[in-house]
Order: sequence, then C-alpha cells, then structure tokens
Amino acid sequence: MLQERDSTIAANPAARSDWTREQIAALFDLPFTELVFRAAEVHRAHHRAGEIQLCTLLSIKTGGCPEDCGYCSQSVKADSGIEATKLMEVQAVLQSAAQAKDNGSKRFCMGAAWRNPKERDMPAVIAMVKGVREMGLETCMTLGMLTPGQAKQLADAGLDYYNHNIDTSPERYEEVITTRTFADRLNTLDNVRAAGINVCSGGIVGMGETRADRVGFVHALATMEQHPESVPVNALVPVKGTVLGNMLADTPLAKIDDIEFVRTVAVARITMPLSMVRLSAGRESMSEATQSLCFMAGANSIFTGDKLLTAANAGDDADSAMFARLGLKPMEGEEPLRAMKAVGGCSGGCAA
Ligand code: SAM
Ligand code: DTB
Ligand code: SF4
Repeated sequence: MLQERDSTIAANPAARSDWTREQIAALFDLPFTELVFRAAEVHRAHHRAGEIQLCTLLSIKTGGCPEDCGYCSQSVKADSGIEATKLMEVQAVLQSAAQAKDNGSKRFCMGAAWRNPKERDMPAVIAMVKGVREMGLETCMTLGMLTPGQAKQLADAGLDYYNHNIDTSPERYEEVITTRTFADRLNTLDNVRAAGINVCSGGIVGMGETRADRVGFVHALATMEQHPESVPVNALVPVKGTVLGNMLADTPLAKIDDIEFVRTVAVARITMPLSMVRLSAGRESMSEATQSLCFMAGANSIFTGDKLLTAANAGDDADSAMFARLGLKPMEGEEPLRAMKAVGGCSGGCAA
C-alpha cells in the first residue's frame, strides 16, 4: 500500500517552487471556507488525512542564549525568569526519550538554547542522536546555526531531521532578531540539506506582523528549491519579559486571530502539498475548534506532552480526549517527501 502511494506521489509534480507573492496573497484572500476546502483537498491528495504525527520535544540545554530573538524566553536579553542550565547528561536524555516512546511518540526533538553548538558539545549531542535512534525513534535536533562540518557529523550520527526556522518574512526579520540574519538562517538550512538531513523549517504567526509578512513568510519556504520536509507553524506564546511579550501585552494583538492563523496553515498546506505541516507552539491556549480547523486545513503533526521547550503544551490527556472526539489517529506511516527519497522519486528539486 505504501509503495503504491509513494509512486503516486513520486510521479506528482505538485511540489512546485515557482510560487509568486501575488499567487500566495490571492490564496490568503480567498473566502475562508473556500480556502480551507481547497487546502483539505490538497491534504487528501497527498496524505492520510485522519492521521496526525506525534512528536515530543525536550529542552536539552535551557536558557542563557546569547541571541536576541524577540519572542524567546531563553534569550539572555529576556527577563523571563528562565534559569540557564548546562547541557543535559546523555543518559537523562535517553530516559526522557524512552518515556516519550512509551507515550506513543514517533519522533523525539531535542532543542538547545545556543547560537550554535561548540565543538566541545558535539560528542554528547552525537551520543544523544545515536542513543535515541537505537530506541527506534526518529530524531530531530534544533541547536542553532550549523557549519557544514557539524551538519555532516550529525548526519553521520544518523540524525533524521534538523529544525531551523526562518521565523517570519525576510522584511520583518530584522525587527524580531538582530544577532543573526535571515541569510544566516538560509545558510544553515543549506548546510543541513547538503549533509542529507531532512529539513524542518517554519516560523511564528501572531508576532504583530502584517498579512503581507505572512505572505512573505510562506513565500520564502514555498520557493525553496526543495520544500522543507516539515513546516512548523507556531502561534506566538507571548512570554512576559520578552520584547514581543511586553510589546503585545494588553493590546488587541496579544492574542492571535484564530481565523488568520488557520488561513496561514491552509496556505502552507496548498503551497507545500507534500510537506508535513506541524501545528506547533500555542496549542495550549487554542480551542479544540480552532485546532480542528487547522487539521481540516491540512495540519498533520503536533507536539505532544505537557511542555514544549519552556512553555506549557496541551498535554497528553487533553490530546487523547481531542483525538477521540475528532476521530483522529496517531500517524504510523512515512512522510511523503521522505518516502519519495527512499524510492528515488525525488532527485533534488522535487519541483515540477
Ligand atoms: N536555539 C535554536 C534556534 O533558535 O534555532 C533552537 C530553539 S528555538 C526555541 C526554536 C524555535 O521555536 C524558534 O525558531 C521559534 O520559531 C520557536 N519559538 C521560540 N519561542 C517561541 C514562542 N514564545 N512562541 C512561539 N514560538 C516560539
Ligand atoms: C518549532 O518550530 N517549535 C518548537 C520547535 N520548533 C523546537 C519550539 C516551540 C517553542 C515554544 C516556546 C518554548 O517552549 O519556550
Ligand atoms: Fe536562542 Fe533559539 Fe531562543 Fe533565539 S530562539 S534566543 S537562538 S534559544
């Protein structure tokens, strides 16, 4: 069955990279129900729409980050009360991964509050990848910027995915982060791709950006020569003491507009039909109705468990209840873009 699906996908020229901003803006402008309907059609053409991928996050090194990302509680510039920790011991990480596996998670994502990993950190990080993989879980890491050599080391250790977000549109980027550029981010993504690791890249909605910024954000991802295998769409978790948390507090922008959030998910689904679209941060304060609309609009992956990196998450009990109410099942199969590579259907661009 999977082979049949894979060859259908491999023959499918859907993952085009020539989207214009005007085309993406026109999708955002569609009547809401029409947009969600179209996204649901694209979703069904390429994915098993009743299945949601379950991933678990662990912060392996928390706080004290020298970067100034305006949304982040872990920046040294933020007055968020998050205490800086050292890199966790490998055994403790493996224990946590075993628990995630017991709870039904298929992927274990390890995040570190670093600008970039130091060479002295690499042996421990590599041991974590190898250990988690040996348990039969897929591995993902997000450690900040990587050199080509570090990407190769992680690939050799067997790392399945690397998460590095573009976060917002190229135009808005400098208003949110000044300590590294949009081009730096793309450079790391190139290094990850070149090393043969699957790419996970997305961003945040609800940072007070304009519709045009959301168009620019999706455009930057959808015009990549090869779309990211996973696209996390985070709703800003406004944290007191961060630049954005303080700026948006007590303004009408403090809470993301649900409909606009669902629109962004739908446009990501339509423009990157073969990618996994992950409903990431912000679910804890999102109604089940809004989450359902996101699943309808093509989101097919979530983070499970009580905690993201530092912020609260919806929690396993709430998610089990939601899955039962909605008739959703945890995903067992392979991601389309990854499956295409396995059957040799994508020789680089994956574009029409
Ligand atoms: N330090 C690494 C980096 O920045 O690449 C990895 C960890 S960082 C926390 C991963 C991503 O989480 C960020 O790029 C951002 O998109 C998302 N994120 C961080 N804080 C967030 C918040 N308060 N609300 C929503 N998303 C957030
Ligand atoms: C992503 O795009 N979202 C996750 C993951 N990649 C690493 C992180 C969300 C972090 C939310 C805020 C926190 O927990 O501090
Ligand atoms: Fe550091 Fe990552 Fe937070 Fe930016 S998002 S401050 S790089 S931990």
